[in-house]
Amino acid sequence: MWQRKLYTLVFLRKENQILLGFKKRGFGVNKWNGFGGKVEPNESIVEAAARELKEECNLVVEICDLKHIAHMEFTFEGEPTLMDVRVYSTNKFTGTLKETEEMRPKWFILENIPYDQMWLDDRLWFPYMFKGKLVHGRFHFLGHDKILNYKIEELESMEAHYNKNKM
Ligand code: 6OG
Repeated sequence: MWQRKLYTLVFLRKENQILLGFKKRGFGVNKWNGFGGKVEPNESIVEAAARELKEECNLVVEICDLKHIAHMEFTFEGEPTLMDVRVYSTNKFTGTLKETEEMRPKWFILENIPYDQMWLDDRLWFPYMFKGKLVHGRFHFLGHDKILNYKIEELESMEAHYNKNKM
């Protein structure tokens, strides 16, 4: 059995742009990604999503504005952990964008997303996000630069997906 660990991932949007951060340290260092991290025991998942966004780029979102758009499960060959990543998005936010010790944020036009400097799964499921589809993805990696197998399914609703899987 996998040791499941909960993570958040937030993508802010404005017009035809998406906010990504260049990870300066830790897991996924030197890659562009959304903002997120581990869910702490004392908070809900969506609270963690808002907290991590603020910590990593100084922008503030209301929890009710975060739309849950994807459920990603990442495993790595030979490792016991399953990263259970809950993905959120919104175009409503306040505050001043700031670089932090963890992330260097930058807005990207959707046509110019730097997939070559991102996790390999992103180029496979981002197109669903941009079409407004809800998805569940599973990706099994060998190291950090090879996907051994994966599956992406479109969902009718996130809630029905979690109920069906008794999560
Ligand atoms: P910290 O270790 O910084 O949380 N994450 C991934 N994101 C994408 N797009 N692809 C992956 O493929 C990922 N694996 C992990 C979840 C790690 C952050 O990185 C995300 C968290 O937001 C393997 O606390």
